[in-house]
Amino acid sequence: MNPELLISTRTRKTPFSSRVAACGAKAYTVYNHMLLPAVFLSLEEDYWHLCEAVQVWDVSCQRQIEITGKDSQKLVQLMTPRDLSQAEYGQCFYAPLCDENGGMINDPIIIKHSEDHWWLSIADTDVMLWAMGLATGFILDVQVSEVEIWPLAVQGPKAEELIKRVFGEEIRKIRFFHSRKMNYGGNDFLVARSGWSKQGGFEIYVNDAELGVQLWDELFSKGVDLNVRAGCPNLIERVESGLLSFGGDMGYDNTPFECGLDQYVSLEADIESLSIDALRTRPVKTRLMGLVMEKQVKLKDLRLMNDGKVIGMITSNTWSPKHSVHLAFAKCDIGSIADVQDLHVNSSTGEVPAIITKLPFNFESLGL
Ligand code: THG
Repeated sequence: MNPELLISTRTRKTPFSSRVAACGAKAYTVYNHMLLPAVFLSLEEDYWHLCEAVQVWDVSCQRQIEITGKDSQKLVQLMTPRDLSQAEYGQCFYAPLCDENGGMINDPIIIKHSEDHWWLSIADTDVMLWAMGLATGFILDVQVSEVEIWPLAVQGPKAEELIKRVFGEEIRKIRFFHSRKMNYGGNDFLVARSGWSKQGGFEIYVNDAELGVQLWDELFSKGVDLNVRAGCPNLIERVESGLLSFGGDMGYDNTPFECGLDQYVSLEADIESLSIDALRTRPVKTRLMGLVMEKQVKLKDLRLMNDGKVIGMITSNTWSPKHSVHLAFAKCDIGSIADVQDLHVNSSTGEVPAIITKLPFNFESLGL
């Protein structure tokens, strides 16, 4: 028997939960104490459909931590080592949040509405509590809360066409990681070109539950010929694309450098950030790397072996239908990755050789 997930008020539902169930969600996970669908048809069928058509995702669990008040920008900059001083209104920033030791707390998308109004669109840790603690400790003039916003992601090669049919031509002007307020049913929904896939698409920050459900239905009625379906973040697609999951591929013990998030840390900038001093000096102990195996692997354990020694741990893995290889991310000992002779993983049928490579995967240079 498959174990079941018991749903209670603690595993919060979303305005779209009844629609998601009606669309045939077969599995859920819990993210930020809220339901997140995980499979509709099957991992692989969902994957192909995402790569070929358009999907609507209930990603309400990407909760918005809202920071308002005079010291908002100061608090947000304290939390992240990414320089936000040049941020424009409506711009979105993928950014690590780090504590005073340089350890990661979360990896949200930060959205600047104005100097004194920010959202952190968070991954699965309780950022609000940390932000409130910092506000108290630093005696900042801010209000911190989790607001009633339920993001819907529209992802896939036909996402732009579908979003255009609902919101109009103007959406074409929205650049990657920028947003615009778009009228819907008399309300303003923030619409951003973003989302947790590399198939292209948008995220709509729904701020009215009833209108949100109306929008869900409209996306489905206007997308029939585009073969629109309900979907969700897909393991295969996100591993192929090198998108990391906090709590799985990285955690509180890791610095952004260990996760390959170097480009989102502004070490040279003159910013007041809690972690910046620690990040300038803390040694990098591990590094998240990509693994490629020639055949499909059913892992017996998560160890990455070289010459009989454990040199890393696998954090995510999947068969890649597009490239006909098995892919994995592995947290590797930094001293051991430069010079490997006999790298392999342990499958249920024995050792399987692996190739180690940088992330994101470059399939062309790998000859795949
Ligand atoms: N959308 C929103 N909120 C989120 C996520 C999201 N919160 C949780 C989680 N996802 C945060 N993690 C990521 C990880 C990667 C990206 C977005 C959110 C991403 N990265 C791009 C890349 O890697 O190419 C580009 C980043 C950049 O250039 O700034 O999109 O999906 N609302």
